[in-house]
Amino acid sequence: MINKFTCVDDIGDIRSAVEEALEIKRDRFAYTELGRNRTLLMIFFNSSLRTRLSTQKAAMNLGMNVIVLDVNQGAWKLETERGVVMDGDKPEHLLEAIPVMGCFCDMIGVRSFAGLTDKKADYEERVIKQFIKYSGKPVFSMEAATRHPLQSFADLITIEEFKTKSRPKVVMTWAPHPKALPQAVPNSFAEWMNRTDYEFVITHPEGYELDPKFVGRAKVEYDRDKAFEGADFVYAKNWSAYADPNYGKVLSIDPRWTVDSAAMALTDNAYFMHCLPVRRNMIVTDEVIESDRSIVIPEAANREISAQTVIKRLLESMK
Ligand code: AN0
Ligand code: CP
Repeated sequence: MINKFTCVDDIGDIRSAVEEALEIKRDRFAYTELGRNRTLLMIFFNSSLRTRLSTQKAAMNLGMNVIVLDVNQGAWKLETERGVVMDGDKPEHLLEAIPVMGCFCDMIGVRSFAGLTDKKADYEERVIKQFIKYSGKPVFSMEAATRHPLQSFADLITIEEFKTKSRPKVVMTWAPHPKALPQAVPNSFAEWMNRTDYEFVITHPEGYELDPKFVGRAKVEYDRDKAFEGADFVYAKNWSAYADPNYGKVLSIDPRWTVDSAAMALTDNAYFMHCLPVRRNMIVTDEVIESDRSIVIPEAANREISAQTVIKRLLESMK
């Protein structure tokens, strides 16, 4: 029974979650009655291509109705902090908006990225927590400030499908990007990998250390080439600095960290993964992302499956 999905803990045993996901993948229309006359409201504070399409499709597979709201396009801009004198550009507060949203749906998906200026506010997950507290409905994350669990679940399903060894070596590598990005995807990927028995290595330049809570049992290897040796999966992602005093900053755009064919040649013929969107020839070369070892498209396709598994479980606990 779950009434929220914001992190790996909410999915319980990951082995049975993957089994359920693969069962859904074999017949994604087996539960079209489950969501009948139920409405999913998807709230976006940030842009999205995959999450938007895959989550809506997943809900439709379960027979649900779906409303999508882009808060910054057409709705009132929302204040998220309590106690603010609202004399700026935000005409409405989340504290009214959330219960109102709750009136028109049975379940809410929320995308609200880290602001990357106030580490404490981001790591307290203030926005999604207010949705959980004030909506009166089951809430799931479509990427919140510190995690992107639907992505990590899809990543896990993908590795399970493609792995040829029972205990593959999975390497998460930082890669350069011109703009500051949240730590949500790497935090979350690490959190899910730490639940498996895979060999799990994280590699990044000095200064890009993630919150130790997410790093967990991972081996941190600063020498990227050494980290890549014998890898079965290379999971590339950029993130901005977590450690003080550089929280949210871009410290390096060193092109030596771009995943290229020479780096991939050090691996055990690894598959290349990225959550997308990806900037070519910053994060990864054209050659690598277009190679037959790139599995970014099946990885994206599994977003429908991870979302459907989570929404199915939320619907089942509402019955
Ligand atoms: C976002 C991020 O890095 O968190 C979303 C990734 C799924 N990426 C960008 O904003 C480019
Ligand atoms: N991977 C992912 O969440 O993509 P979008 O930002 O396009 O939803």
